[in-house]
Amino acid sequence: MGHTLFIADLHLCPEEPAITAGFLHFLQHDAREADALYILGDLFEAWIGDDDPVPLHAQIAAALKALKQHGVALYFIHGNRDFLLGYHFAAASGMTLLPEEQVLTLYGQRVLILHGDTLCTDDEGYQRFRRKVHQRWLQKLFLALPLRLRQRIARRMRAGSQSANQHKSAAIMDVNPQAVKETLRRHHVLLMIHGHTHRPAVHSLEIDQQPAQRFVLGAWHTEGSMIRVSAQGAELIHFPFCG
Ligand code: LP5
Ligand code: MN
Repeated sequence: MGHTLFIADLHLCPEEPAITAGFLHFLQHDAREADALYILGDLFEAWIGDDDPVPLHAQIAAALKALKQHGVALYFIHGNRDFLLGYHFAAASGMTLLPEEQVLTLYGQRVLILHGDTLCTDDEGYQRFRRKVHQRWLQKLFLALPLRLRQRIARRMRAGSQSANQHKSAAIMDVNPQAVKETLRRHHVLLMIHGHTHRPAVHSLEIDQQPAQRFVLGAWHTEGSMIRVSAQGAELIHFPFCG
């Protein structure tokens, strides 16, 4: 019987080689057994354009492409760190870019997938920031800047984000329960999978007297996190890097 895998929040960067090694191992082993792999955002720590010549990016593209050529379908939803990942990288890695919310029918079950940042509606500062940087004209302008300047701006944004987050409560940075319900209702779905909050869990809730579930992926800090969906249902799994 087939199954489909979901991952998010790897935050790959040259400074964290253990996570990259864990991911490459995952792509060569577990991921090969799946019908499809969905990456639900924040695959990279920060993405400033497909033309960024970091060797890590080419290495990851090649590993993803090899998985695709092995017969595993590959999909990507943007996160808040890599929302600028574009068609060049998608083509190089064999990934199909999906919109920010997508409903899938997997083994007879309907599943809504998304990064998860849009559910954090109590974080007004972030939602304002998000609306700004999701303007198409601003993104085009940014991508036209010299690489060094883009790097500087991204560093400033990361520093701004880190200092802003120190003053935010844990509750503000989690999803808003009403936003979760409204999103499920809008798509007529009872199962949701997302990442972003780095709070891996399986939550049960009710939508119009019907039982619903929200699966949250964990970030890849010291171990891997994935969700496996098959005809038997969904399962949140943690696994060590390599081995
Ligand atoms: O990412 P993380 O975990 O720190 O926190 C997120 C939210 N922050 C962000 C910002 C990103 O980290 C920045 C990534 C930049 C990479 C790409 C650059 C491309 C630029 C394109 C321009 C068109 O997403 C954080 C949430 C948290 O998740 C939990 O949900 O709270 O939100 C914020 O911190 C937003 C703050 O409230 C306000 C952001 C201040 C940014 C300062 C900008 C200064 C820029 C100056 C440049 C001229
Ligand atoms: Mn995120």
